[in-house]
Amino acid sequence: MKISVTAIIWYALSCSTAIKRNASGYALLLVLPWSPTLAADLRASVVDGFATPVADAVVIAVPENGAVIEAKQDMATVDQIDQQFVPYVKAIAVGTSVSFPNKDDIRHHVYSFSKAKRFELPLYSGVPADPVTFEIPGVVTLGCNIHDWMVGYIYVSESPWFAVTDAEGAAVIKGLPEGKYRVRTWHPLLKVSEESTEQSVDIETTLPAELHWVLSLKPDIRPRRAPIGGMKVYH
Ligand SMILES: [Cu+2]
Repeated sequence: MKISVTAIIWYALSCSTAIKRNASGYALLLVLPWSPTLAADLRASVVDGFATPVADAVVIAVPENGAVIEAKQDMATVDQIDQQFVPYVKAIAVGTSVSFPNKDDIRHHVYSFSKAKRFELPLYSGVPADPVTFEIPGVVTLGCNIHDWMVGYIYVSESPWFAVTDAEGAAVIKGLPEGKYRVRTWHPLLKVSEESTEQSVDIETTLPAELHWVLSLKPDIRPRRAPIGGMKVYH
């Protein structure tokens, strides 16, 4: 043990010298476990009070040291397919622009009255001319003026490190750089505050980190869709 500690200290010292001398020394340092560029995946799993996997939960990791996060200028899409927003929950980084293509053969009128973004795309078919840019972190609730049952959400994250759970209640935030993070989750039916779901994680190896949430959710009372003419079933 004594030998290996000595060896590690020597190796670290020689590497830091190498950084000053040449670029190859830096490349060598990158593969070391204590390298500042170390990263690991964060695997999140979310279930409800009945241990049923929860889909559409957003998991957000925020660096604890308050590292400056630059706003992304990405593009994203929320479709309208079969008179629904797809996906139901879309997570984006602050600064992202979203287009809302209408894939149906009827017109939609997409709007939001949410504090994080108020906007309106008056009755249209096809792809609206301009995407909508989301500059303020928070939850944006989407609706359609014509079809009351159409509800969707855009979660605007202040951190670029986020993911949304799949049908198995699983989400992976890939390549989280080493350091400490506060990790929280949000879901449209969350009973408690988003902040109260916060957990801490320390990325200190390249092995995946794992976090688990058991969320207390409100019942899903999304309004039923209107019946299609001539059919007795709700579509
Ligand atoms: Cu509509």
